[in-house]
Amino acid sequence: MKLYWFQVAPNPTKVRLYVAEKNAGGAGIALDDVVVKLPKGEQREAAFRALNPFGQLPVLELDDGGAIVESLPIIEYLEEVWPAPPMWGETPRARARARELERIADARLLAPLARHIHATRSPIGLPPNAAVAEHARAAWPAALGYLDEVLADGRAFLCGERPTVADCTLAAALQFARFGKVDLGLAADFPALARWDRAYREREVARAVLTL
Ligand SMILES: N[C@@H](CCC(=O)N[C@@H](CS)C(=O)NCC(=O)O)C(=O)O
Repeated sequence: MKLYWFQVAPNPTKVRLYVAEKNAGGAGIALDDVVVKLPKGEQREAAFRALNPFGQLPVLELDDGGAIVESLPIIEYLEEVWPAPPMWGETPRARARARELERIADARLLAPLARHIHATRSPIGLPPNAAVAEHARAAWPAALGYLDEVLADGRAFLCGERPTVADCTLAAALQFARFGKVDLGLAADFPALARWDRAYREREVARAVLTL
């Protein structure tokens, strides 16, 4: 199988963190890396669009020639094929909570952050748009406050003592904020999140994937 990705792009980073976490737990998922240079527009070339007509990363190309697009279905597919260690939790309630936190990190933080960065200093050359940037910025304090409260009891990961996909999404979002030079105010306003961010990034798994 091949994973198509580009460094720091948050959706591929989410998948790469997930695979690194799984493999640190012994899953042994073997993926060949294919780097698609987004700033050069390689995602819009015909060969790549044959894999993903939407021209976006990540893509998982399967050994039978098929492809899965969208970060979450890629993760769900890998999780079904390699169920251990479980990256959504051990019980229905725990899995629901992990999925809830993952959606909050994605839809309420990563997505508006990406809209903001693409409207201010887009790495793929999209035109600046002050109104979009401002509107997007208004979305993330609520998500940061919520996640900060979750982490305020000092837990190591969003769902407790083991990482879940929610942590992968959150780490991918925070790295993209650093890339986009967006000050989320973690140190001043969201101390538990700042602590989680530091601790998560110090782990070997994260250091193998994150560069910022
Ligand atoms: N919902 C998609 C979003 C994919 C996406 O936005 N990918 C970005 C990188 S993080 C991309 O490829 N952007 C390049 C472009 O749109 O030209 C997912 O979760 O995979």
